[in-house]
Amino acid sequence: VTELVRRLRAGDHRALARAISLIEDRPEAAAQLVRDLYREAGRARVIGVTGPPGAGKSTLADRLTASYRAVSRTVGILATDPSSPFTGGALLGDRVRMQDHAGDTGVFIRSMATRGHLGGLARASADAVLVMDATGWDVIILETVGVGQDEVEVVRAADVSLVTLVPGSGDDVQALKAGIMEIADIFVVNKADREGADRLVATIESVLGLAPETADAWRPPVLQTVATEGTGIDTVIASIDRFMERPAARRVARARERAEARVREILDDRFRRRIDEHVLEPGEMAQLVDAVVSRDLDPYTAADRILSRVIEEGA
Ligand SMILES: Nc1nc2c(ncn2[C@@H]2O[C@H](COP(=O)(O)OP(=O)(O)O)[C@@H](O)[C@H]2O)c(=O)[nH]1
Ligand SMILES: [Mg+2]
Repeated sequence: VTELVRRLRAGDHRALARAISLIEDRPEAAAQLVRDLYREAGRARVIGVTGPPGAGKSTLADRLTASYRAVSRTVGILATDPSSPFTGGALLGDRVRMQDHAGDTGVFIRSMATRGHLGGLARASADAVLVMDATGWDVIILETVGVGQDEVEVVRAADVSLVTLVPGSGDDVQALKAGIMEIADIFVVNKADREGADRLVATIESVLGLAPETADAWRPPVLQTVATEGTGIDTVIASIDRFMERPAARRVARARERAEARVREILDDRFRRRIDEHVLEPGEMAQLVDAVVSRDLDPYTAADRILSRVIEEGA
């Protein structure tokens, strides 16, 4: 890990790719990296880009990258795709599309995937962000499909969250259902070259309500872009800047929320692993499951049985 950290600090892309693989596959190695690097992080700007498939998240990320590169900021893009039980991997499209930055050592692009671990994606992406932040990357873009709780959790690692929607797709209703409206710091109505962009903006604004922006309350702006043309990107960047400059009290509140969520998430994860490794006898879970399936046991009693042993044994 020490040698890896040295190479990470030198901006070595292969070391970073290796570190992220470790983070994905070996939570203990991830924990060691985070322990070693945590104090040095906190300088990067972490931008979450979420929204439905095909909304233009990758295209937007690509444009943002070009803008930040134009002012010499280094940029890492982490694209998290819900893992498919069939392919077990991330979609190929993201890597293919971002050829523009191939050969630019100031850009690092990586698709991340989970192997069916609940909460694994959020944990892995937060750890990857931390490692990139601590080793000198200026801007980190987290692209994630806004389809479920796991993806919403991913966005927690971001300083600012962009929610990308497109006109004429019924996204507005979908987004409301999926709860991604709540995580938006900035709305981006992409594909504004299509019909219905103004209507979608109006819908989002009406959902947001008419509350005026006050000194300490941020009202998410609803911006329009045509990512393929680069239209509206400057406004997005200006909004991100403005969001980052909001009052310190708001920023601290967000940081506290994030920190608590992280600690709790790690606690949940460790607790579960401890039970698996130190409390459950081999085959015991399968037996409990059989009993629950055959209705000899209800699931609460099954869980309490395990829990009571944790308490007794002080495991
Ligand atoms: N007409 C139009 N097409 C766009 C725009 N932005 C992206 N696209 C196209 O929409 C498709 C999906 O874009 P992509 O960035 O892969 O979406 P993602 O799945 O959200 O990452 C691609 O074919 C893009 O070229 C836009 O502003 N206008
Ligand atoms: Mg994409």
